[in-house]
Amino acid sequence: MLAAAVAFATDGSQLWLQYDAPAPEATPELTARAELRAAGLGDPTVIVSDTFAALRPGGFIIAGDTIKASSGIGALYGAFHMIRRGGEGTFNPAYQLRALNHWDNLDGTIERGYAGSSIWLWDELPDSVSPRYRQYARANASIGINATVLNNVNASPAILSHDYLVKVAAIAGQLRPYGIRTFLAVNFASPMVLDSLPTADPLDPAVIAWWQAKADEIYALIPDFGGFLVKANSEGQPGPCDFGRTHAEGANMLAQALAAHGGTVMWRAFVYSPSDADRAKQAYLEFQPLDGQFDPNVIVQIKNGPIDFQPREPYSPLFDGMHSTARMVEFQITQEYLGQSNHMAYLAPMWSEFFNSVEPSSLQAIAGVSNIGDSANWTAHPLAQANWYAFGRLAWDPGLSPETIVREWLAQTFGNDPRGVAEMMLASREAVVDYMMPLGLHHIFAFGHHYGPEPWCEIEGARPDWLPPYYHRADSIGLGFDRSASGSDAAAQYREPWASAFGDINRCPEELLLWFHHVPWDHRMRSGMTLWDELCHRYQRGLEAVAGFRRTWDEARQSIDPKTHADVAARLATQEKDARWWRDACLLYFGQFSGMPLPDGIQPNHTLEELKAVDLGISNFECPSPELLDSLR
Ligand code: GCV
Repeated sequence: MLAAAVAFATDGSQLWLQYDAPAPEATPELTARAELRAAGLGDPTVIVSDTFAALRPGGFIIAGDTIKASSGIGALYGAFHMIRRGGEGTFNPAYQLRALNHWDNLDGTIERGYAGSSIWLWDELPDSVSPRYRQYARANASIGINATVLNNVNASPAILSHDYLVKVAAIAGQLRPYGIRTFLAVNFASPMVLDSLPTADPLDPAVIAWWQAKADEIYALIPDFGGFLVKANSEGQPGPCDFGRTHAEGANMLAQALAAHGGTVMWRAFVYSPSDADRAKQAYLEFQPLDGQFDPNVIVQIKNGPIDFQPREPYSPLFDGMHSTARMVEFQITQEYLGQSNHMAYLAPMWSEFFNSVEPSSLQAIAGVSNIGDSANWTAHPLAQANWYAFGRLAWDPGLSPETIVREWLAQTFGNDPRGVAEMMLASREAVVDYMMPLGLHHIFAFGHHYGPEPWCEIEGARPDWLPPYYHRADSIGLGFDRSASGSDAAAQYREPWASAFGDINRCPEELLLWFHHVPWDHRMRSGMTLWDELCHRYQRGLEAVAGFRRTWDEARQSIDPKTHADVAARLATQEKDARWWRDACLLYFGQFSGMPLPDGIQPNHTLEELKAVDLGISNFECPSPELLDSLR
């Protein structure tokens, strides 16, 4: 059946679907049958009927070689399930809304995108429609993703102009056959920018009428349009607070414009004002008091952690603070803070960790910030395809284990389970945590591009909460941000037993110790080592893990096509150099405060002065090339 695997396309463009894509059919049910045939599964029985009481929308039953579904899209999901040999049973999605968020700008750049330019070719649309749109839709359908936000949350108002809406409708037409609804990120000041209204106040009748007319215009073009995603009053974006209104008033006004059409507003809770309050507390402080005030078709979209997609964060306490409001989690698939497209970091373990703390059924939906671009293989790093895949699979079933998912992905992508590679990928995220920010350290990245280390970074005039010393608080006594009762008391925003555990230096999980506490350098860790020695040990452990990944990958050479093998091998070599760079930068810098020597066996390759002089000189939109990195370090 997976004979198709032999035909592995070495440019990676087929992703995990290693057989020739069938031509599009008239209905999803017919497409399901075509996929099964194309994958070499022949003609299993496919029954679509609305009488299967056990099925929620999109769900399906596999019994022997029969697929039962209550809709054509359910049948298509069932077909892809069979193709990945998912086994028998009844399969329902955990969430009805499983969305990718693209941070794609209208000029083709992608904010925090590291796999080329946007796949949306706005200049060519609507007359010319790239075949990639359908390939994209099919790949998403194969893992159960059913919604996409086409553009950046730092949204250009132009996306709502009629000219762009016609282009959006052309894309939506390509996605629809695969069960994917199109959403747009909108700029709250759009009525002012596009039509010169004097205000965007959500209670102003002319503003309300503008958004209602805009919604009518959109639905006339795209009858199944999903709705809006909004970043408001965050990092310079306009919002209702500019007019003395609350987030709820802003969100509800948009929700009412969409309600008659069945649309949804996803309203982001990623806010932090330049106030004195600990940044980790701010989303909670601003949104928790609004609990219960949002309309039913608003979902508050909350990043998994309270700060910003760090390699490890505790879950956001806002998930504990809102009970009468629909909530969804936002994960970041693109690796802004995890080595971008140079480093291997399989992220399912991070997302599962979140679901171990936040009950999946307490959420209404899920979103992931996409990691794809116009690279031939979509994600630049070949193994980063697994993160797109894993996001879709966890969005369908948050209870799936990261191991199950990675083995599924490997089997489909490489036609086998290359020895040691699943284990390597499963260990990769923890390795990144170790060599970048162990023990709860966070946000000690270089300013702007978020790639390399810069724990020393101070920029005159910059917001303190954009700079590393705000987060690590290194001094002669110790390291870490005191968020216990003696500090910012962010720990108290959590439900019990977490509040007490996080707030107590002796009970706080060591993985998060420096997130919640300012810990003395000679504090005894569970290993018996001092904090300083433990920190050194973790950085070293991360570096050695990457060296081990390189060996594993070399040994898997026979099981991987040569082009992909060489590509990943080169990226792993960069990752190892970067891990050394992180270790040296952080230990040499923090060592100035601890005044303690490096333990035996840790030998820096650089001096602190050399590392402080490194300036990548890149923008937010680029991942540094290996050549650039080598020339600077
Ligand atoms: C889209 C972080 C990123 C920004 C991003 C922002 C957000 O701050 O660095 O690039 O902007 O999060 O999620 O809105």
